[in-house]
Amino acid sequence: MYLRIDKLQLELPMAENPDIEAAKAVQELLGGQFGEMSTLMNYTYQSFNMRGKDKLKPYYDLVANIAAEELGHIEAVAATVNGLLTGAAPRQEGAAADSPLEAVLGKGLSHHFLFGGQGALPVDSRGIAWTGENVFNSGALVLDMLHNFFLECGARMGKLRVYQSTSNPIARELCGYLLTRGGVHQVAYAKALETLTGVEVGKMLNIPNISNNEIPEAKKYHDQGIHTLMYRFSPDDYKDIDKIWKGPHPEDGKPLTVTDELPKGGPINPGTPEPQVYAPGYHPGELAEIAARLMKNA
Ligand code: MN3
Repeated sequence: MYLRIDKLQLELPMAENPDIEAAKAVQELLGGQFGEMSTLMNYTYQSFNMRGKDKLKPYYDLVANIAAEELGHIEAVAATVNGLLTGAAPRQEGAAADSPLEAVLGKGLSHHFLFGGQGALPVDSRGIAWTGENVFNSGALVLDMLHNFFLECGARMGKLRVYQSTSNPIARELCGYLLTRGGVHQVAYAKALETLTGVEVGKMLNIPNISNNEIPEAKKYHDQGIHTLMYRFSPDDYKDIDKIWKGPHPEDGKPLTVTDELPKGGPINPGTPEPQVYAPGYHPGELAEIAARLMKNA
């Protein structure tokens, strides 16, 4: 089961200006083949289905625990897309005749406005829906760990390319955080493979061969040592991740540690209403009245 905390894993600045094209690019990190929905669902299914969990506990703990972190990553990517779409279309209260969406069509992802309510979608940057075919779970532990290592390498490429595709500060902030945390997961699966096979997989890193320290938005997290921390996303469980997550970081040699502290994180933006897409579809005064009535009856 899952416990949920109503915060983002990172402090995400408010988007100062809407940026439809950045929102479209960032969708790749959500519903792309190598996006956060894929990392989430690969590790989730692998943890559900792992056989011999009792004997393979450190590996089970690692995959299950990283899956929980990935749930927070899709949340962070969605928050970024939502921030970038806020104020993107001219705000008009119920004025369909004035075609307020005309200004945004042909830019960015039309589904953000025509299908969704200016919100994140489970699709890639082309608008193509994420699919369960992105989940690989052979049941063979070495093959699944090898796949996860590859998946994190592909994910890293995606983050670097989204970073290159936009100068938008909120999109870049997200990329910096995800590069740092994806880096942790990449090293974790390399370590898992090393313990299983003796092959020094960590020597393959970085792919591509540039350091996260060259990206200022990632470097600040590395300077805080966040690239060496495995957060344990459970009050009492998954304690055997430290059998794998230990020793020196392959890039800078700093010691890898498991922490019981959760990421400091930051608030979730409440989201400005977007009346031209009827989100949330009531006049703000009406909603305030309904909510006040609920509170009074409580
Ligand atoms: Mn991730």
